[in-house]
Amino acid sequence: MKKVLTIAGSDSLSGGGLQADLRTFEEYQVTGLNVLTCIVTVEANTDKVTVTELPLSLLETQLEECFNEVPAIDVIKIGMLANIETAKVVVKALKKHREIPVVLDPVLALKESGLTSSQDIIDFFKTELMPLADITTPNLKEAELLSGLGKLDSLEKMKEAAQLIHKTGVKHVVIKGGQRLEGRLAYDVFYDGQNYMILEEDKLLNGYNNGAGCTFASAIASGMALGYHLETAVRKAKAFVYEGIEYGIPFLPGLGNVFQGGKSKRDQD
Ligand code: PXL
Repeated sequence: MKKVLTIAGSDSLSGGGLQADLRTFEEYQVTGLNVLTCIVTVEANTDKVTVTELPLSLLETQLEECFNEVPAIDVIKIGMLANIETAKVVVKALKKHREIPVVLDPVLALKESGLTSSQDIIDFFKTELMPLADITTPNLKEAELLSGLGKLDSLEKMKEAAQLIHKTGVKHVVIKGGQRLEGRLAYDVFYDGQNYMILEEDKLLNGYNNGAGCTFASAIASGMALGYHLETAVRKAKAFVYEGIEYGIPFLPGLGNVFQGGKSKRDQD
């Protein structure tokens, strides 16, 4: 079995974070390893979020042991890093393993919390993390922060942002439009430095999209580990997330977690 490592936070609701990553790996039939970066606790019955950081030495030990695995990891997926010190430790480890492809989900804006990251961490992503990544998967808000373009309210602006983010040194960019753009359709913009691929899908409005971003990036990482062409991995990941939202698990009215078993559930129906 191929091996994918997620470097991510824990989500107490298990919708996003490394819980979503590991379930996605399982569905793709790849083996998952995980390095925990922080613990996100979601208050019961509200959407208030607390982030607890972990000692850096613990992070270093987890990374070291995961990279000591034989056979080696095939793909690395990076999720929530919580702070700049964590990000620095991760960069140091990635630099020792440049041969392993990296999927970078730049978790800069947690949609549940209203938390957005400081300019320091945005700059660090642009100068240090992006150049180490094969593909990055910002949502619209994160693409606004990373491109510095302000509000991305059209497909044209999304394309411009993808180009600016690509200039940081990441090889491929996919901006997830999600529900934020007006209209009936949800668009994602993929850019490889030369060509754009626009993915479109009817918006799913049930609100069961907690963990959609983590699941998308993990699905891409799994597809890469399985040897899919990158554009195919992105297309399959999009379909995987769509089914996950369609069969999502509600926990508050109009709010719920993506269900990574969506495809199997659809096949049973
Ligand atoms: O979906 C973004 C995300 C990433 N990482 C962790 C999270 C969440 C959302 O809840 O908890 C740990």
